[in-house]
Amino acid sequence: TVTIPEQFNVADAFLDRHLREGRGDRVAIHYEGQHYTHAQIAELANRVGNGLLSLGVDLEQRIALLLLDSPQFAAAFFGAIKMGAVPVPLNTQLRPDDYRYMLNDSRARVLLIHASLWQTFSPLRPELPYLRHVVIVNDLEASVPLDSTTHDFDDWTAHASPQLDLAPTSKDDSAFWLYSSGSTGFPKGCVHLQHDMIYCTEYYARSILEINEQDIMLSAAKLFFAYGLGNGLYFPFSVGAQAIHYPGRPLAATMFQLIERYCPTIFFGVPTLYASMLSLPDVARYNCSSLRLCVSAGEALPAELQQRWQATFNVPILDGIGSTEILHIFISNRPGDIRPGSSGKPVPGYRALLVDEQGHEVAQGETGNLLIAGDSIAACYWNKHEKTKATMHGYWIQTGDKYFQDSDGYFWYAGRSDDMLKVSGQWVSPVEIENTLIAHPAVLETAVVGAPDAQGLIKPKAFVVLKEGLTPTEELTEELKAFVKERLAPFKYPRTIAFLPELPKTATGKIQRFRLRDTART
Ligand code: 3SK
Repeated sequence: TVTIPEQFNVADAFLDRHLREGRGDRVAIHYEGQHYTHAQIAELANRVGNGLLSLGVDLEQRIALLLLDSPQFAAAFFGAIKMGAVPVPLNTQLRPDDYRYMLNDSRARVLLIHASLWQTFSPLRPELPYLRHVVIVNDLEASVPLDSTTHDFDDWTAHASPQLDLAPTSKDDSAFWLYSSGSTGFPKGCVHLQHDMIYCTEYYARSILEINEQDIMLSAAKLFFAYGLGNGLYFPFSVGAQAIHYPGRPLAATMFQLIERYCPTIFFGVPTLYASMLSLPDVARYNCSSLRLCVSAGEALPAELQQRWQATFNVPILDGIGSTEILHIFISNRPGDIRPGSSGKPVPGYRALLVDEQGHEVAQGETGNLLIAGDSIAACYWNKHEKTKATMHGYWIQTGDKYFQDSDGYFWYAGRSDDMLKVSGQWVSPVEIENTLIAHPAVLETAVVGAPDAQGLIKPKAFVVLKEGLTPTEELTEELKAFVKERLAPFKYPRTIAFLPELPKTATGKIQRFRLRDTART
């Protein structure tokens, strides 16, 4: 079991402990050809914490991070926690409307933003009544005009003290939030507490992955995702190990270059990425011999991909399932105990229950709704009491996933209880795509479902009924895709569009998505 003292600030476990225990000079982060030690990150975090204090930030106030993976992300995240504020990493691939919502919902006082995202953000500033200060990271061309509320990260930290006391938080204080998407409505801020990262580290990273200070971890999933935050930040920082931070897009060829250059011992990917890495020409020529383990999450890993990767590189992929609400992986395959195609078995520290619609446990082999208990579950959704009550029931949380358990105890994914899709590891709401498509002048009605691509991975497919007199063409298909791409985050656009004379509906006029899903799968 994990015992955490009542007064506890998790920055101590990830930063100061390494200095006390003699690991300060060990490399913490490799970044763009340079490396940063644990002592350097701890010092930069202290400077960020003091910088926030100088801006008047108080305990529990939110600090939004719109940052690329980098040492500055690490220092901002831990520095904010250390001074008692609550960092809220935001997905850097979203649209201005999303940022307006999240910055106002969280009432963030300060935003740390990478200079490359400034153009997207700056028109919103008059609409953000709670935001007091913005700190620009990596503004190499000094292109952002600075004033008394707009600061340059390097100057701001250079003028701040490198010494900072831990804020006297308790183990159950808020530590950070992550936004999770829903099938309808706005994203939900998952309030994570000071003890949550310790729980995931002890039960998943140490117990399943057996991480240790010799490890070098490379995560294709970015740090603003719950998955990436563990893989690329608090797992390596929990044991004084090394992380490789890459600020660009995690493309297949780039991942192999990073593996060959930095020789990671653990690689964390998602099924779509493993599929595109395996489809590179002459893939076996890449040297992956440094890897002792690979991990996959985000969506179910098809057995064929797991087997092909193992045969090509002689390293296993451990597939697992996690969630932003539970923070990291709670059901997983294990080294030496992999059932390809399954999500594995519950991680120690978590209990899993499959129940029917009435909440009764289903018989072994039957599909049920997956409930999980474990102490890394978010305390609540911020400001969303009804959604919190509907999802979190005492010790248990409704994951929204359907699973069945085979006679050997392995869990097999069987779809979602709502209509949400996981596309390349990111949540996509069909309703959001439908609401966008319907705004196109040619579209009368539309419904979006998940459809497997050639690799068996789910992508959004739109069924469209055109307005009278219009006929489907190749150009119109491309125009509709582009229409969605321009309005939503790029990963959300429908990869295929099928035109129908009408949508299948019930007698009461409800769209029969299951029929469309069946059509999409054939
Ligand atoms: O998407 C997942 O499977 C996942 C895995 C680990 C942590 C968080 C998430 C959402």
